[in-house]
Amino acid sequence: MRIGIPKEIKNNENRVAITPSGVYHLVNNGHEVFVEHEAGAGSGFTNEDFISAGASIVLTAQEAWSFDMVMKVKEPIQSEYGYFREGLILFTYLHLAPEPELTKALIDNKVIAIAYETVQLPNGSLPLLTPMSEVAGRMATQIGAQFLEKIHGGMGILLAGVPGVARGKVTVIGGGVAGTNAAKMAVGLGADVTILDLSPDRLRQLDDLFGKDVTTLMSNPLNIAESVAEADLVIGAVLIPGAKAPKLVTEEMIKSMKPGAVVVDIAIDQGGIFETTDRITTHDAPTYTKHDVVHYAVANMPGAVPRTSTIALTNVTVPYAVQIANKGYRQACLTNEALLKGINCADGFVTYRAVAEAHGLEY
Ligand code: PYR
Repeated sequence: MRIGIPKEIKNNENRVAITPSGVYHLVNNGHEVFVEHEAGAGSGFTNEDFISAGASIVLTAQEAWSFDMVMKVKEPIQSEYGYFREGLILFTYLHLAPEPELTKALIDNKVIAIAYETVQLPNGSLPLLTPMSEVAGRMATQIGAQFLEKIHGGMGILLAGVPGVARGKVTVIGGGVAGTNAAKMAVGLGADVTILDLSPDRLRQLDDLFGKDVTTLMSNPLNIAESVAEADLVIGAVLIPGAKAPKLVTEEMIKSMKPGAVVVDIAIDQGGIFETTDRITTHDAPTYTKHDVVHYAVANMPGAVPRTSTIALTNVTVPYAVQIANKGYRQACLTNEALLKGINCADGFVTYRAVAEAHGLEY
């Protein structure tokens, strides 16, 4: 198969969909890889690195999009819709539930759209999302700590406190991969950490993992309201695979927070869990303030640490790409249940239930 790797063009998106070692793996399996000029630069991979691994360099996005399969990191933006065509296999993050226009463009052009974020193993885990949830979760705490600084619009507290001064309070809503990683960093910083989750079993696991370093709370509207009101930093880390994120934190709850408190919405790429994260921000202008609370709503958080993120992402995506390339997407998906769940659009239809439901389409 011939595989194209376009340069990412979203704001400050410096990841790339493959590393030289990923190229080597695909080429060793008899495939050809075409990387757009300088696509790896932001992640520290040069054209020469890719050529040494067996790739060819193409000069334009148009060429990179012209091959049988295109591997990307982020969901295409409008200027890329023109490259869609019938039968193109697009393997990338898609986050279609909050994106009606992208969904329509994929269906109208009969693209085979396989979303990293809905590839799901029989145990329910999301192997192609997990590494980026780890990155975003870990970043969320350090970003929150930064925006709590006065010079960044926050109330001017240090999460760790100091002897004689109270620690900052961090509330993490959602105890999955992102939430657990956010909590790890918050515990590491010495903050006073509360995690909410809907699953009693997950709360037990978190209790075993963190012991007395965290307070675990059942996620319900009252507990959310109380722990949001008390928090200096709230991290939203709830995910329902493929679906729009539930708005668990209401505008009233945000109004109850202290002036200069910070919220970081990791779930913003699926629509966000705060009623007040009603817009996506970018790494260039990452925050806005509403009801005196600093809101961080960047949808591609891992794009800020591209070297780590590119390597972590491609560690998990490349083995699936090799299966698609070796067998063709139909056979690869028929023989791999996890990959089958990744197909969000094919032959002009939405083929993933939560996405179809988000757009009121028949499934
Ligand atoms: C990202 O890492 O940007 C995702 O969309 C998950």
